[in-house]
Amino acid sequence: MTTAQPLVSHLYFGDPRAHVFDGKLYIYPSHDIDTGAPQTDEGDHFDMHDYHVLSLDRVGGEVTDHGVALHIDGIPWAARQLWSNDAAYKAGTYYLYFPAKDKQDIFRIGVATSPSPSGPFTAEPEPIEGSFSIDPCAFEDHDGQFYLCFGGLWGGQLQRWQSGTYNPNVAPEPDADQPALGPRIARLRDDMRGFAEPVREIRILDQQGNPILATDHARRFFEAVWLHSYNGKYYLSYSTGDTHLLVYAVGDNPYGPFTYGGVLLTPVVGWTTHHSIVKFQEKWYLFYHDASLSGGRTHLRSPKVTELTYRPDGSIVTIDGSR
Ligand code: FUB
Repeated sequence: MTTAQPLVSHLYFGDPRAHVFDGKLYIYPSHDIDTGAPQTDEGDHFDMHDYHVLSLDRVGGEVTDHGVALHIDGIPWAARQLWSNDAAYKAGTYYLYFPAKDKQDIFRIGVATSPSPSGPFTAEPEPIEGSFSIDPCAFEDHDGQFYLCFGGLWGGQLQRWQSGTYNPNVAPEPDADQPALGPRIARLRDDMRGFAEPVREIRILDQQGNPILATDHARRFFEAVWLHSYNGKYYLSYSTGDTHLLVYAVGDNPYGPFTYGGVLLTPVVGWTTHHSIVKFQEKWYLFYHDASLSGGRTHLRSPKVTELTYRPDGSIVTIDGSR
């Protein structure tokens, strides 16, 4: 079942990344607006300028919009397109990780800090060294180490980094018989403002142990990576892009490899699908978005939440995104 009602309707917010801080649920979404930018395969129509933070005391309760937490004018290196962000807490400071295109039109990932989970956040003057592409997910492991996963194909530019440097003249995806591109991961430094190690590619395998191929559009990674742990296992979930699914894969550590497990959410209204999974007040929830409130305008999305169920074997019950 899904909770069909948007969590808020006064503004549009996509890409809801939820965390529990201080016993409350905080949502870090993209703030969707219509600037008139043309709809392109590069995603120019996702032309966002700021971030807001939402919070709620209980699922089904009132949602507070804390207003602008970070604006593009306060990010010295960023030129346009504040896409999906995420947050982490460590030792009295909240960290907001966000992608934006720099002045060369290349996506980088920046970090901003605040003493409060709702901001306002102050951006570091430069993006994270060695960062690229989109959709950061900040994951805290049981041992207190933090990791940043990220990456997205097509307009998210991940395919342009296969050689290690930015190359705009590559095909959107590898050839048919090649493994699909995986999301990236790096452990964060103790100061949370940079990578502690070289960025690695996460491998996603099928149930026979073979890499998921680039042509396998119903299962290959596209964007919106999220990492969480459940019952001693690590769950990597992501959007399959042009097949509009959220799927998941299971592994034994944050770096993978991960084995494909199944569909998490069937297609929603709108092209993109994106999410986070969080345990709150003893229940597991899927936060996701759709474009139903805007009548299907794909860049104007609304956040939603529904309960998520694990089977005894650790697999996840598929949620119907059309309801
Ligand atoms: O919000 C812009 C982009 O749309 C995100 O970064 C993608 O994951 C997709 O949801």
